[in-house]
Amino acid sequence: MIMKRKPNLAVVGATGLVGSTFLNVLEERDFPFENLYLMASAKSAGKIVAFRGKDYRVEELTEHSFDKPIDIALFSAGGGTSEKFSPIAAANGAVVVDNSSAWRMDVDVPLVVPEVNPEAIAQRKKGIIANPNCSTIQAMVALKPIYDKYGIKRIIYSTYQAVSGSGLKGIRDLEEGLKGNDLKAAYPHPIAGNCLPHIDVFLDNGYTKEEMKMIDETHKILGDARIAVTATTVRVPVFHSHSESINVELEKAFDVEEVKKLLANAPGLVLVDNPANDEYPLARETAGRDEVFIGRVRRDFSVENGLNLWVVADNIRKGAATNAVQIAEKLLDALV
Ligand code: L14
Repeated sequence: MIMKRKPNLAVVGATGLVGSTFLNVLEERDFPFENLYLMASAKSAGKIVAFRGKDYRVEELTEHSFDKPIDIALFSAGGGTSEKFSPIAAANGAVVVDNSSAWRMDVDVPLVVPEVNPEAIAQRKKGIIANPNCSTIQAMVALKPIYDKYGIKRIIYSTYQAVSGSGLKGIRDLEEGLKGNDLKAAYPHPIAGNCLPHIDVFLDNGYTKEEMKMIDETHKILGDARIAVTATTVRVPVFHSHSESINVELEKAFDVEEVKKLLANAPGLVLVDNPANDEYPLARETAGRDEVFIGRVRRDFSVENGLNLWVVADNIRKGAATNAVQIAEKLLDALV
């Protein structure tokens, strides 16, 4: 497709872990732009960030930040900031791609994984597109080809989530904890040596908000609320990449080898499944990669048409920054 001109870009929350990864991914993918504006809270304003051989001064995010012409604004500045500033950016003509959970379940906001439901991008009635939760994104890349071919009745998610999901604070908590110094800055308990069945806040139904995000976002992205979904999300002492055990009940009968072939050819997915050689997706090996990795593909004998999967991806790359930049790439074609 022919791009008519280069966009003016804004990165909001540019100094955070996801924000700085936005910049790395934009640079690696040679994302075209005319002007680039880096924005952050007053605390980080004034910092100098180098990008493609040029120094950029981080400006403070205010109501007037979007007075200048901006086509695409990549937000990763938390839910509260997004609630306030995304509508301002959109009213001034920008398309917002937001990484927070603020807009994901809004019926007028598409929730997009480009390999799964790119067609939803066009339905951006508010000028805002939401980037799904990191754990949901990698699950969707793995489950979409299976859903399309066999149908899905029920999903059981069990996650093993990296501390990078909590940003630089989480990384520091684990680094210090491994040295015997439990900061408990990011979590209510020490993360070193523990698995914490607690991500985001607890809700009245006994689930955590992270668990409910996986359930609700799965329904929205696949466009099928009839799928029975449950989740247990766990923080583990791993720096980068979320791992997930995904147990699914399919509608139709399947052949395991056929499923493996389907997964090996699916967009954005890499099959690593060679138990004889101790080969399966691992957090440390997938850190820094943009694809979703899948292995341990095997029949669940305990139910009819049951399937077990192990899915691993870098939660800051495909789980956040890469997915958002892929959405922005799709927007380029629509620029006038
Ligand atoms: O909903 O691993 O975008 O702490 C991203 C980070 C949820 C929690 C979101 C993590 C958050 C997640």
